[in-house]
Amino acid sequence: MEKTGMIGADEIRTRFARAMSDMYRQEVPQYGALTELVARVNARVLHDDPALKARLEATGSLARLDVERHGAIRLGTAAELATMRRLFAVMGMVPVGYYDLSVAGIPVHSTAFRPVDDVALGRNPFRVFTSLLRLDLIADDGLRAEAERILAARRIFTPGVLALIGQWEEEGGLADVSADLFVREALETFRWHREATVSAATYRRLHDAHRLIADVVCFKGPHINHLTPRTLDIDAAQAEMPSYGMRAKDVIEGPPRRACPILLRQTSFAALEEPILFLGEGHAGEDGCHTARFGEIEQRGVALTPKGRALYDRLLCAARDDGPKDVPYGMRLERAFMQFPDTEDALRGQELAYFRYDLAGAATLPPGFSADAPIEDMVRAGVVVATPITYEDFLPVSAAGIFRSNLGGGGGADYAVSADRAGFETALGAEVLDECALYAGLQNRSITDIRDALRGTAVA
Ligand code: OOG
Ligand code: NI
Repeated sequence: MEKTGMIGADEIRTRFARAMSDMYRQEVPQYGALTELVARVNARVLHDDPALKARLEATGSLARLDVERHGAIRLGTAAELATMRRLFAVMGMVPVGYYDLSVAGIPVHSTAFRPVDDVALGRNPFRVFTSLLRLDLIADDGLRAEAERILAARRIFTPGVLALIGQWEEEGGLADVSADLFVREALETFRWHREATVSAATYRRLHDAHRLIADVVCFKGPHINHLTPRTLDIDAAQAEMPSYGMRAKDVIEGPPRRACPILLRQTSFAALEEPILFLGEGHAGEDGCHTARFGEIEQRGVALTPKGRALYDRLLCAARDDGPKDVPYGMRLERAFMQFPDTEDALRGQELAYFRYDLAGAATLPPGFSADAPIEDMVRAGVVVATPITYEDFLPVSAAGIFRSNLGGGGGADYAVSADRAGFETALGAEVLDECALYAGLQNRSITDIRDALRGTAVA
């Protein structure tokens, strides 16, 4: 419950997401073009597929489509990550999942801050993929110490936002004016700064260790590096990108096109070369350029159970690593995924994906049915409808592909390290939530609600 006179977390998140979108549109005009393209494609899909439209409407997913975005940032220190967790908490966003990107040669590990309950997700599922640089992966001791020193000196949060986070923690909410102020102050952290905090020589040394290290260490703050709208047809959107002057990456990350979309498919356009100004060392600053920000679109499908996910990982691996390399990747992917069931009945029957169950009509059962009957029987009898639960998270292999494509090719180093979830959680100051437990919770609650309603014990 929201306290009287306080603005709820969902509303603050919506205001923030809007402000972020406006800022990014000004910073990167191509983002504006991308949202127009996606809006056109989505309108067309909804027009051509009334059944899909009706289903999205019935489950409240249509309303969120136009506001749905995810962004990404990269942080430099444990303290920055811990404060970022507190900042996102004000907007009802909590860390979900742990992603180790070092296996893909990217020296970061990450989580996704997002809302978790279905009402909040329905209002605005704004998410931020948040990475923490792993300085332990810089081999050169001197360079690592220098990076640490530079990062320790920066302040990425305004005093204003820190005060408002403190106030929210103490009072359990923010009044209207304070909420607007919070949004304005919080936005400052994500802004792009043309002025680097280091000299050209330092930038180059860090850049040579890994381009990503330069991106994190050499700037005043963690500029938002993309803001991704959700499309209902990523193949159509990808095909239209060139006519909007965007060069899409060659392959769409994630699973292939399916009758029943699963998980997440993503594509991006190349990062922009942006002019920056290095710090002068006893002389005027030197001009340079940096590639950091890019565009991305995504299509979301059903969340998979651990069993479904294991099958997905195995087939993706097969498509990437096996088979004749003269066969195009898209075709290898299609072939590999022929083994993945592609009807909702099969996805449910084999427990590969999560579904939400709702009564089709009044809470009455055909003769011979009890409220405890298997939910699948109720679906077959038409008493209950099953709707796929949308995957709200990210995919590490896809994320690595997105990172790499906007690092201008190459970029992948060979790190002889492993995941460090405990280290990440210590830096974060909290544990990350398990996404599968969240989806299973949604599914199980919907079943419990049906049984309660059928027993006439539903609480209003
Ligand atoms: C994040 C890349 C990952 C996604 O959608 O998988 C990502 C980054 O480049 O900082 O955003
Ligand atoms: Ni992304």
